[in-house]
Amino acid sequence: MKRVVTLQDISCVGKCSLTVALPIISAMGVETAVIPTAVLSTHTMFQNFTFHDLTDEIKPITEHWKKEGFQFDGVYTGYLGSFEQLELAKNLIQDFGQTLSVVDPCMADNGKLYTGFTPEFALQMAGLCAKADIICPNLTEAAYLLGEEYQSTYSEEDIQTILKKLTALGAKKAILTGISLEEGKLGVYAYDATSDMWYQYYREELPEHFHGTGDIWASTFTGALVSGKSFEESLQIAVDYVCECIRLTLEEENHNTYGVNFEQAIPYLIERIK
Ligand code: PXL
Repeated sequence: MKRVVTLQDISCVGKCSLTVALPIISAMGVETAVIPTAVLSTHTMFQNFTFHDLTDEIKPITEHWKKEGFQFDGVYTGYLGSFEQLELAKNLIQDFGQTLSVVDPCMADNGKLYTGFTPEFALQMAGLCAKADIICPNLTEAAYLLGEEYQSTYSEEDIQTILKKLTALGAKKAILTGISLEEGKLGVYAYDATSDMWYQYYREELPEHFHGTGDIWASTFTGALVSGKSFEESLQIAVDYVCECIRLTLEEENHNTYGVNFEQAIPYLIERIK
């Protein structure tokens, strides 16, 4: 059985980070070890959330694992809350990420950093991205990683330039999520610097945007890749699953907006990765 380790927070309510990574990757038939970086009452889009930092736990956990001789088929990092955690994430990749490392630099969207993050943190996150095989920022995160202004409109040439700059940071492959080059279509655009190959995949844009879909995308992508799907198939499976989650959410009349219905879309995912 394949096994990944994921490093990110646990937001007790909010359907993001570990509360989506664990069920999704597990449902794909991949053992999912977790290192929680912090416990929050909710994700940071709610007001007055609690935050308990777990940085001090990370090194003892990985030291124990090293003594046990555990090995992983992939390391996947998501939301990280401090400069120290960025360094610990680099160590995790070095110690356990020889086969595959995926860094989702969760820290911003819609032109803005999430609560608690600074441009300095974003530049340090670029240092973690440099150590990864694959990174998957959205356009806002990409701008912060590169220390550039966020542009809400862009051409295909702009996207290719950003992807080249992102891989120049050090990652082998970079994926930009939330890309729309044609009215009504939304998807991903990726670049593999090792083979100089470009990849794109789009679906119809659905009428509402939800929180946590970036984490669902990255978890599904990582699970698919570790299960043996190709890079291109994994991109597509992850886009298709996010679409299915949103479709099911929109079917519910009184759906909430903090997260999508990924739970009832799990049978679709299991079929999709067969
Ligand atoms: O979805 C990314 C994410 C993960 N974890 C926490 C967050 C967010 C986005 O806001 O607040 C705690």
